[in-house]
Amino acid sequence: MARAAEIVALAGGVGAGRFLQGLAAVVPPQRLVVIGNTGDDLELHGLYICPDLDTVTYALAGVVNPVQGWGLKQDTFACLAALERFTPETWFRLGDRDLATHLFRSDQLRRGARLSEVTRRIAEAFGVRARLLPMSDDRVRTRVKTGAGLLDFQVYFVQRRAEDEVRGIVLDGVEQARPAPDVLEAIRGAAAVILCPSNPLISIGPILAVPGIRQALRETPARVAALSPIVGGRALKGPADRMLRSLGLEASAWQVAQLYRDFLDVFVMDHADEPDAGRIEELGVRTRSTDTIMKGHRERVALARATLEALEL
Ligand code: FO1
Repeated sequence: MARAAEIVALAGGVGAGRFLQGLAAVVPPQRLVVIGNTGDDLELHGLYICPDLDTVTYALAGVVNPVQGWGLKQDTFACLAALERFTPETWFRLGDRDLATHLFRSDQLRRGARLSEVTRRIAEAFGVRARLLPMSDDRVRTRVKTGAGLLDFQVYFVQRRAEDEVRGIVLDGVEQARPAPDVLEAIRGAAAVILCPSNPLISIGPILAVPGIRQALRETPARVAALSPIVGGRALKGPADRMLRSLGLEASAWQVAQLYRDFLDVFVMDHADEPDAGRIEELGVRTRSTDTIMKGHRERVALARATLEALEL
């Protein structure tokens, strides 16, 4: 029997993880391919950490901390507390069990494995049946231009609590980065592509900037949908609204659709943003409004269903 074509999702961290939990409940997970952002990756304590890939892995495995949306549930922080004896660099909260993931990944990478290969092994070890691909095996570093200088993404986001005004975003290494194996093929051969409700600038933006990915989205015969992470002018999570404004853009659903207009077919937004529908349709993008606030499992599943309906799947 022919294999059903895949649903390909482009994902950042927490918002994507929550939406993908809903999607994996309505689509057989083996039909799901998730392409994850690696611009947020960091090296700390000799470890290579991939926060967005891990967030998606833990969410799909059902082991993510449900309150914060990242890290493992019921994790403890004994190692981090012990590290405080040696270094003040303990602002990035690495849990004891989460550390095992970073130890394994870092060791494999040091032995020459590719990030895509290690990501597959980690997801499999957590029993995730969806395929998770990093956007690239090459290192791309998101940096944020602020009044305090050019900051590594996690320094801006976690250590400095996203409080600096953002003057620009730099994606170091992206021009030389190649899409990870199967990324372009998955987009070109997909039944549909979904951009998760993630920050368009620092979560989806780095994925789209990897040479070839945006072009594959323009050229794929599959319909492409995006979910708005902005509701009524405010970010569902994180600093997306402030970031958009400080870069001279609108913090609105329309703005998100505008950033994706060259490849987008369907935009899924909150009922609260219905007044924006006309402006979005003028971009040549169909709109579908629904409840996009994902309080719990029921809302996540309903949002996934509404997205698939909007894609006519
Ligand atoms: N986010 C925080 O706000 N504070 C943390 O201390 C933190 C630690 C952390 C550890 C592992 C991991 O996989 C993710 C972690 N995150 C933390 C989340 C992460 O910084 C962001 O949510 C993403 O990079 C943005 O998508």
